[in-house]
Amino acid sequence: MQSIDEIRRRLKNQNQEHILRFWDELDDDKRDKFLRQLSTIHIEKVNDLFERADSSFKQLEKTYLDEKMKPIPPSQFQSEESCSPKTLETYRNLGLEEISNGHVGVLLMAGGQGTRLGVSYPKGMYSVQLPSGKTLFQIQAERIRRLQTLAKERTGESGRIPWYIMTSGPTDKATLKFLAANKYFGLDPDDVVIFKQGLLPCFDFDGKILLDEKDSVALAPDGNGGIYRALSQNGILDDMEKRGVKYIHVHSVDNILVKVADPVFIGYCKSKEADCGAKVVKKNSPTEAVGVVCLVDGRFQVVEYSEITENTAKLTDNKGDLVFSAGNICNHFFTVDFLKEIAKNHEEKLKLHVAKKKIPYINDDGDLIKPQKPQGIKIEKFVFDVFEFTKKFVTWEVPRKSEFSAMKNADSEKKDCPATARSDLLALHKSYIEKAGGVVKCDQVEISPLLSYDGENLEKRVKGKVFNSETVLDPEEA
Ligand code: UD2
Repeated sequence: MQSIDEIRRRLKNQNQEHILRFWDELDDDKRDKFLRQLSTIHIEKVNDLFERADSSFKQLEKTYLDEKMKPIPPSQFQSEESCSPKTLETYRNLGLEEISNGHVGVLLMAGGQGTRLGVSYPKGMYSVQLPSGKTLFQIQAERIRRLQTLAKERTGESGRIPWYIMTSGPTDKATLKFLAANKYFGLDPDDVVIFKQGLLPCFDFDGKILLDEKDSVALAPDGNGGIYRALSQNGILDDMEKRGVKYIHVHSVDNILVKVADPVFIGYCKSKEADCGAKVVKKNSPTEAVGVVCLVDGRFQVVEYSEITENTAKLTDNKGDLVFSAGNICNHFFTVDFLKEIAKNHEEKLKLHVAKKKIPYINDDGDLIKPQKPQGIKIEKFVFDVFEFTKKFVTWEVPRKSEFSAMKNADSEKKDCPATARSDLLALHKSYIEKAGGVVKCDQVEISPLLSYDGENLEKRVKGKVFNSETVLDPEEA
């Protein structure tokens, strides 16, 4: 641990000495705790990060990317809806074989703080009040279990899919406790690997570090692009290698429809020999506020709606479809070799993004202020900012109704919220049942992921049946 004199000298050099302004009031225990925290903060690097983030933010505010953008070339794009059933089957079988070979892992990004949803616990623990009461974590774990079974049915070998879960300071303890208390929802605990991403100090708009207590710097997770540093610092890339994992499906925690380790997506990426892939959905309107996957100056990137003019967003091709329509859904494929390459050669150069937020802080009088409007800055890296480093990038467009319904907001917003997540999942399940020959007359019929991953295995349970009341279709009932 560094001495307070050494730390004070370095803070002074970096114009951040104000964070010690309550030092004289602190008792020995508090001083000790604060000193331990300060010793972990590399102040020169942190100031440098702020400078870089702030200057790229100011640059972005002034420039639009329209002139530099090109849509994804057809050779690197495929849409599930326009694929023949035979091709889909080929991809699916390839993915299941890779699962059986033990080559597939899942990386769930669960380090976000869920502030928009307004809960104080990790989003994965949220229950959208399905008939089963299942949480997002349980749904995702059970999809993994079902896939292991499907892989075994296909090849005779049951591959294990390791579930890597990235948490952060604010979500780690609760996640660990919740998963252990629920016995990892039936997964082998050896296959559940939980690791923490890094934290960065929060700043005011002038680059001054904020305190959240008199003896504590306000810290926040370094964005979902923190995975690359976290993967190498926590030995996760080594773990993947040890297990023989070659392909990783990375996704966000809040999409209730996410096809975890989707064999079709994995099979597609593998057959194209891609090192990096993105699942996308068609933007539902030119003004939908999602990033689009496209080329910028010849390199793949996600471009935010705010970075282009409305004219470019509205451009259509000769069939009347949007030119820039590949909406990013935080659902990616990476080879482990590519992740290693990023960790080794590119992580330090990843773009830095500025997020202006309401960050509680201690003012000069020592009072805790809870701001009503954004007054602070969090610096974040984004998971998709590695696209520019791929050698072979592909995109896989999927139907929104079967693959994407993200839970971002509280129900009061009426969109991307628990109520829409619940109704989208139940509508999908209804369509699976109807396809298998059943009739659903009540919109509260849920299918356990342990029974069916994406609509298979239902006929013998539902054909000719009418569902009039709330039902959960579990495998045990068979
Ligand atoms: C993400 C995508 C956006 C779009 C949207 C669709 C990024 C940067 N943006 O936006 O392009 O696809 O999802 O739903 O990917 N997380 C961490 N650590 C952090 C911050 C976030 O693990 O420090 C996780 C978070 O728990 C969640 C995922 O990353 O699972 C996405 O994070 P978000 O909800 O903050 O991103 P959002 O919705 O702004």
